[in-house]
Parts: sequence; C-alpha cells; structure tokens
Amino acid sequence: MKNLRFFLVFAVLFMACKAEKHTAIGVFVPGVMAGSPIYEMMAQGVQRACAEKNMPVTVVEAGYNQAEWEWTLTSMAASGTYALIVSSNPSLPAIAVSVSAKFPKQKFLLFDGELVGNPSIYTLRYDQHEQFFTAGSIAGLVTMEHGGEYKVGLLAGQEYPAMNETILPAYLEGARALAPDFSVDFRVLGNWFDAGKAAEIAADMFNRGVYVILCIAGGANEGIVQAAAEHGAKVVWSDTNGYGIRPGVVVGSSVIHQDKAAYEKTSLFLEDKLPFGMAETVGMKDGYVEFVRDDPNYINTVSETVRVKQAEILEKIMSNK
Ligand code: RBF
Repeated sequence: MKNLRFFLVFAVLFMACKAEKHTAIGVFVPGVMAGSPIYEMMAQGVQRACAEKNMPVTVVEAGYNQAEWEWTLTSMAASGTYALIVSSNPSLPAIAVSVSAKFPKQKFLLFDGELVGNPSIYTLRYDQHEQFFTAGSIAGLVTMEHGGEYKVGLLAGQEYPAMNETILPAYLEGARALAPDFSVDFRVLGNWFDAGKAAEIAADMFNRGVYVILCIAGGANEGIVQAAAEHGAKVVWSDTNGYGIRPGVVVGSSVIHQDKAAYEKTSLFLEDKLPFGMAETVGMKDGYVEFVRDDPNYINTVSETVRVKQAEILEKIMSNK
C-alpha cells in the first residue's frame, strides 16, 4: 500500500515535470490541410523554421466541426508538450483567449486574426482590403472585356466578420473603381469542403450572368473551377498562386505570403524574440500581399489590355493613390 502511494506520488511528479518540458511546436489546423493553401503555407513555414533548429513539429487537423475546435486546442495546451501552438483563422484569437485562461503558460502564434494585449498571444493578419480590392479589379476588368452585365461573383465557405466587413466590400470596391454600377452576386456554401454543392451554386451564378467568381471556399474551390471550365467562365483564386490549377480558367491570383510569415515568426519565437501581446498587420508594401502578374498562365489567359489596366491599379496601390 505504502509502495503504491509512493509510486503514485512519483508518477504524478514525473508527469508534472514532463508536462513542463516542451518537446515540440504544435500546428493547429482549424479544418483540414488539403485544399486550403492558407493552412498548407502555415505548416510549411513552421516546418522550415523548426527544421533549422532541430525542433520537432506536430500538425493537428481539428476537422470541420467548429464546435470541437476549442476542445482540441485545450487538449493540446493541456498536454504541456508544445512550446508554441501556431494556428491561422479569424476565429482563433477568441478560442485561444479562453484556452489561455486555463493554461496561462501556453504561448500562441496566430495568423489571419487579430488580438492585442494578451501576454501569451501574438497575432499577424494581412491587409485583406488590398488583397481583395485587386481581386475585384481583375474580375471587373475581365467581365467588362467579355461584355454583358456589370456583375462579379463571390462564393464563400461561410459568412464571418472579415468576409462581411472587409473581403466582400473590398472586392466590390475593386470592381466599382472601374464602373460604379458593378454589383456582386455573393453566395455562401455553408462549409469548406463540399465541392459538388459549390459546383451547383457556381453553375447557377454563371447561368444568371456572372462571368467571373472569386473562390474563397477552401477544399470546395475545385467545384467552382470545374463549373467555370464547363460554362466557359472564369475564376479568381485567393491566398496562393492558382493559375496552374486550370490554365485558361484562372484569371487572377490575389495571394498572401503566409509561408514566409510563418517561417519568420516561428524563427523569432525560437530565438525568444516574438513580442507576445502584440498584433501586426502586413500588406503589399511589406511584401506579404501580392497580385501575381508574372505567371505565364496569367499572361497567356488574360489580354494585354486588361493586364496593363490591372498593372496600373497595382502601381496606384503601391504608390498610395
Ligand atoms: N479558408 C480556407 O481556405 N479553408 C478553410 O477551411 C477555412 N475555414 C474557415 C473557418 C472559419 C470559421 C473562418 C472564419 C474562416 C475560414 N477560412 C477558411 C477563411 C480564411 O480565414 C480566409 O478568410 C480566406 O482564406 C481568405 O484569405
């Protein structure tokens, strides 16, 4: 009996010591990685930084049930294994705050969201106004050249504050900068994976006079591209360079360099220099937001007239006009 008690005390002490010893960096994917470049870039950047310092990385895919995300993140923090948990999603800061209240020693590096003042959390987001204004201008230019209604399309996985308050308005603003009577056909899929349903919605949009759709539906984007190919229509890709996905169909790529940001910020953390409590926003001038215009598939698919006009718009943004 005494031996057992001794053993239990020893086991608990051993686990407590072990819990204090961080052995890896954790990447929390709010969804699944496949088909969502924003998550793939995050993992790549973290892995590159950690490889340089021989720090192991564990990637946890939390799946599409958003109700389970906090539970999964809590169990990662509770394990005591991770010196840092890295994630990317506008909904993560609020979830991390709640986990942080229970595990104040756990540090978080969060992309694509914003929170100031929590000593355990550092956030970095991108200037989505710049990113999606340029998506709207290319969608508008390609639509005007094609002829027909002044209408652009946007198909989103779900509605969220960044979508309603920044992405959708910036996209429409980009088109209206060319012609004030542009409107947007905005549709919501209701998830980030159902490519079949996304194809059906996209087909309906094309049948109602949309010629270009901006794809922000994660793994379901492939359905939009397929529908566009079948309807002789076009898409604008976001987050990574998507011209190669379906050459001739993809007319724009409004990208963020999240792989670079994840590499740099993870490296800073490993050097003990990540300023927790702070929030940063980076854009085109900083080199983290870009409209890709040197890709051969862009040059072959989009007319020179349109490319020249898009280039003028990009120059204006870069020179603050
Ligand atoms: N974007 C993706 O590419 N894949 C996803 O699985 C995904 N899930 C999201 C879940 C939530 C709750 C929210 C708010 C956004 C999600 N996004 C996803 C969108 C992402 O944060 C970003 O806005 C877009 O990728 C545009 O840069």
